[in-house]
Amino acid sequence: MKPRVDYSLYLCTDRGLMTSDTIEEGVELAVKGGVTVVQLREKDCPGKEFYDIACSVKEVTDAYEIPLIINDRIDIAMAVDADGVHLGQEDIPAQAAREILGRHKIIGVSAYNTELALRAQKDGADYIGVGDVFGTSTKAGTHHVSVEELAKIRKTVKIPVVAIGGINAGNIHRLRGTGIEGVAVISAVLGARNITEAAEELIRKMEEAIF
Ligand code: TZP
Ligand code: MG
Repeated sequence: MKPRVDYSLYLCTDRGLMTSDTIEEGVELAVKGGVTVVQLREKDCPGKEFYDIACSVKEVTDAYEIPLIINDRIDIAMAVDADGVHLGQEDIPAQAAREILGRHKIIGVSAYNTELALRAQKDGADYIGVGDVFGTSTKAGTHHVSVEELAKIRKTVKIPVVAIGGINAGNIHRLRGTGIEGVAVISAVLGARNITEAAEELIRKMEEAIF
């Protein structure tokens, strides 16, 4: 069965900037702080290593009953029986991914304007990741999306929308009124000295400011 996902605090991983020793430790600390869904996002990671990491992270997400989504790699998602995949505009199209994964898996698609968001919805995406909204140094070559455009995308599509890109406890309030279902973060949580406290603070700010 496709799980019902709480998108409110969506953690993406990045070994390059985490303060924990391992990805699974970082994920566990973040989940303890209130992260509601995890995306394993490891770029330039050979298949075997990606698979091994995915197995370790899945043990954590299963233990805390949090959905696990795999970035880019449908094969790894299937191999570890993850809950779904996240696809960018340069990745295999959502429609093709759906053929492979079936209707019980989650498919997320990145979109940076309403046209792409609508197409993703039509192609069977379950949610859309929109950004970057505040400028990020974590990923190169992102398309900036204004808060106004984010709100427009949220109004245009029926599926959940998650904002991403440079979001932290100091700017999250600027997303107030957009109607989004959640925020996705990397550095604001995994790059923090205390990962659990960073996630807790984001949840607090989100409850005050957005949801
Ligand atoms: N897609 C758009 S911005 C981004 C991704 C994967 C990186 C977000 O990282 P951070 O550290 O939360 O800015
Ligand atoms: Mg991708």
